[in-house]
Amino acid sequence: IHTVPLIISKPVPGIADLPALGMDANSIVNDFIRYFSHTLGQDKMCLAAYQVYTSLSMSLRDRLVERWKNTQYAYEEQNCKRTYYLSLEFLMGRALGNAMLNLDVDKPTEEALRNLGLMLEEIADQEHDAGLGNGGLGRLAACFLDSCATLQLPVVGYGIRYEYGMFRQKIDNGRQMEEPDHWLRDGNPWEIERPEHTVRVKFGGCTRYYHRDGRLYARWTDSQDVVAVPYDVPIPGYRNGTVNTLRLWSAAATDEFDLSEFNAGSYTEAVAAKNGAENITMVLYPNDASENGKELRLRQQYFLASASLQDVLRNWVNIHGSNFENFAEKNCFQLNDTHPTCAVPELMRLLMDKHFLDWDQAWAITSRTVAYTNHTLLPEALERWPVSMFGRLLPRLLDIIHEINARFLADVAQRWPGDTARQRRMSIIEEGDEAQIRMAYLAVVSSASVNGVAELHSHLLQLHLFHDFYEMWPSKFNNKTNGVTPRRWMAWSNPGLNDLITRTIGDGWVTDLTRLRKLAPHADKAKFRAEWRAVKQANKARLAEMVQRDCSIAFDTEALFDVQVKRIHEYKRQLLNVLHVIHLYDRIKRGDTADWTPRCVLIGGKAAPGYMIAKCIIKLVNSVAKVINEDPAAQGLLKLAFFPDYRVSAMEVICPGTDLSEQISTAGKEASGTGNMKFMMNGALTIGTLDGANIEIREEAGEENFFLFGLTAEEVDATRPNYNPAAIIAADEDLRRVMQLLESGHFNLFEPGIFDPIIHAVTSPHDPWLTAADFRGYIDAQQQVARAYRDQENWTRMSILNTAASGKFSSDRTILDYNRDIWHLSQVPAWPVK
Ligand code: T68
Repeated sequence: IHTVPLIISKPVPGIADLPALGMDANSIVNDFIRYFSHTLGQDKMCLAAYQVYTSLSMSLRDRLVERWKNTQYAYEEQNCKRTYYLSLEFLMGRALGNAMLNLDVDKPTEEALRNLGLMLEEIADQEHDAGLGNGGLGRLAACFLDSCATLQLPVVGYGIRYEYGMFRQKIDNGRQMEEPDHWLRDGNPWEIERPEHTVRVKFGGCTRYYHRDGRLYARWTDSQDVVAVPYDVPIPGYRNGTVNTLRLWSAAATDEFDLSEFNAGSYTEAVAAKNGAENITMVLYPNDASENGKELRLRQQYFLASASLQDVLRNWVNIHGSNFENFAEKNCFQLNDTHPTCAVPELMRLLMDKHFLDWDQAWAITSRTVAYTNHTLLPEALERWPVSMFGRLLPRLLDIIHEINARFLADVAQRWPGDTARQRRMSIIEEGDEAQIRMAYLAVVSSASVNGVAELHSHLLQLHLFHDFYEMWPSKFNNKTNGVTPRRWMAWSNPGLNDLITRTIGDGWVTDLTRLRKLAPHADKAKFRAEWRAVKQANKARLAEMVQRDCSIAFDTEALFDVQVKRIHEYKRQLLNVLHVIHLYDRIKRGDTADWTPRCVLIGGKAAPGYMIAKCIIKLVNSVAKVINEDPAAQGLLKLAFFPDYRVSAMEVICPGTDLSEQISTAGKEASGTGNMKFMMNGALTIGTLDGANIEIREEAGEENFFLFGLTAEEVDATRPNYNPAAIIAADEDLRRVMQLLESGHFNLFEPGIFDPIIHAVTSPHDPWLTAADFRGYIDAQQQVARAYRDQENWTRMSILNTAASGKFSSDRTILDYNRDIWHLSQVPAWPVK
């Protein structure tokens, strides 16, 4: 193995004990100036904005590093149990503001910078989002890390350092264009490369068996290896001295040459052939809801699993030698969906082939340490790998999966003798023309815990997808309703609300969000409502500015800001939203505008590059927007904008400025949703279906503070078999007129036929998303919204009550639930920085 050799073998007095860096604005800004001028060699004539950002970040990172080391010392000294959160995605967004907030230096530093003539907001705006995720699943992982550090839990995130994150979305003639997101191009001050912790990952080759001391062992040989180089990112807790670690792996070639090629004189070819290794971590797959079956994706998954497990086992062996007796008491691996499920056979392999445990010992450890979180019921998103491809790439792992399956099916046969249909249904290997590995079943069979991400979702998992497994092991199954971090999503992104809330109920809410309840009585005070409204108005002005800049559309801040931002997917029904907008436009055109509530509708989100209907929906939004925004009749009444390149940093501006949150998925399809929670915290009211966490949001807010519509999950299933959208359209004049407008080509006069796929989708009796079925309920609920908004005093009341009731949706609560039921970690305070 090629790692950087340790040069220093004994502690060097004085090196570890430098005096702590000052946390006052002066010392932070002094270091910032030194980095700018001495480290980056900038001068006053050349104020390269990115270098200003980098210098400030380095100054703050230094302060994190001290706390980081002390946190790790505390964990080591306590010999505490740890959880490893394995995820192919961590959608971190920006780090600078979060570090300043959590270190409690944001306000004074902002002021000191202003005295230098620098605006913190502008500096912070230089940072590229770390877009290492698709959407909810990746952002959830990021919120969880923040909560774990804030709760002082020893949790390490393991992920992939993609060179290219989520693509940048450009809009060209109303259509989505993808551009590569080379986010590391200008350097990333938030990572520290750790070449000394490099590990080696195998691909290809075959399994060889050998005997030793009368026992049979296996070895994976003749593989083509790559190395995994870790980059560590600090995860600061909220004002508590703790800094946890996110370790991201980057793939590189080994330093070995293919000697035969070398001897043949093809030195350059031999070196160039090594290029392939880096491909593994080159790019994030941008599909959020469909598996793609690509070999490179499987390589990524195994690369993450193997590198992370080797890292954990090496640390274990360094301390405990080859004694694995307590391993399961001290370690837990949480799988973020099935994507890192290769960790199951890989842990078995490492324990058996490298550390010489027998099957039963290895299985006892694996099945007690692994836990699995499911994020979707959509069949098209369930991962399956062809056995043939898997065997070619990871031959030793395939052996192990077959053995896990054989033993598992023997248990099933034992429990349900003769029920071969059940065995076939439950088998980890799906037989057929091409045998496939069902990764979700592998995860369920091998895990101590299986959870969904909202009550309804967890319930549906037990009822449908994992029903057989639930019958076999009911106690494995549990729910962990998602949450989001109030640090980023309230305290940082909504400083106005932060101030108002803190002035009213103190600052304890930031780490105990249930305290927001204390806002409820203030909803009845006119003065408080006026202050609340003023904050919202300022946030709307900021959002309107961003919409003007990025969409060239003027939003009037007096209008109702109606927002739907999330990945574009048919089940999320952005289309239903557009149908409503077309309906409003139709009303304007026929003069039905008495008691009108002016409305600005914002829709944003990325479509998977190969998802044609989703891309067509984006084009439709832009086409409808063009017609409406250019029609003088709609002036002052209705605006529509598509927000390009929706991402974490954009949401930080969007959600504080939103009045109405659109959560309108077909019931039973959205596992949880997390945007819904961010909006609620920031005082938006929700219009939504009984889906995912919407149900719990409505429970907490009270039904009178939530705009409900649509079929329930049960009704959806019951409606499908004899669904007849043609009859629904014929019977509903508003919907008929909307469809007529669409079919007439009114929004695509110069591009005939381009929306035919959409028209077909809505009118098809096979439309799985039942858009027409929920149209009437949605329009009526929107009508209630419009009416409610005209009563500003009452709207404000409802807004306050929503924020007040949002405490449950802090990811702190979610993490405490994970810890209570699955991880069982102790809180370990960091050593104080001296
Ligand atoms: C989301 N899933 C759920 N998947 O859709 C959402 N998928 O309801 C839930 O709130 C959220 O997870 C958090 O639990 C995703 O975001 C993906 O992004 C994804 C990525 C790759 C492959 C499949």
